[in-house]
Amino acid sequence: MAHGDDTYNLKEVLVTFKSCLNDKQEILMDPYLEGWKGLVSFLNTMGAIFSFVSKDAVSKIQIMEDFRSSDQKDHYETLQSMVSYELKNGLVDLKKTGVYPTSGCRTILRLHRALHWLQLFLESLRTSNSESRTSLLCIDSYNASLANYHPWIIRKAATMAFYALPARETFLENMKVGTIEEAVAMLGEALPSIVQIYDITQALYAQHNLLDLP
Ligand code: 1Q0
Repeated sequence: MAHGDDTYNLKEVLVTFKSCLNDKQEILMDPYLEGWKGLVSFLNTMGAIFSFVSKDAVSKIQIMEDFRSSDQKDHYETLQSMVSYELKNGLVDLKKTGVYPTSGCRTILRLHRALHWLQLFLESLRTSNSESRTSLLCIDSYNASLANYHPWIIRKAATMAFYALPARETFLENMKVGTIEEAVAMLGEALPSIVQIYDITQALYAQHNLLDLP
């Protein structure tokens, strides 16, 4: 998959998310991070106005890649093994930020919340019509998800950036997966795995009371 700043293949990105689950329904860290890297490459084609978003995503992906190349890498093979390793060894700040401000658990939680936004946005993009405004679809999905975790200043910056999004047809064309109809069909194919990854992670975090990590 291409990771350059302005090269991407969105179809491959979404297929990567499909390959995240192993046969035990665990989420594999490497394809999960690959999926995010592909999305960031796509985001980078949308202009500098989104660079504050991609910088944050890149730094979170980097934190996780560092774990994956550390001596502890095997513990970070799946989201499930990461949660059990970090909790067992007291490597997570549970109540307030302290010794472990960049634990795997809190870092993945931020990406997980963003995945919910992605799910809502792609679903609304898929089911909207040519009259719909991408910026409004994006704002609605953001307000229904990620915005709840962001302070006012980030919500403001994000909302302003969303107004710079191109019209729906241009946006779908920019995905470079063929005609508009083909792009919409691809979203329909990709969404179930994104939903599944989101649901499994949500259940895992809920089970361990990790949904509010500082
Ligand atoms: C299409 C437009 C995409 C716009 C991206 C929407 C997300 C907006 C989020 C803005 C927040 C970024 C600034 C930093 C926030 C952090 O404070 C926050 C919390 O972290 P921390 O360490 O401070 O506690 N970070 C986050 O909430 C993580 C945000 C990650 C956002 C990752 C977005 C990746 C890009 C996605 C492009 C998707 C393109 C969709 C089209 C695909 C079509 C198949």
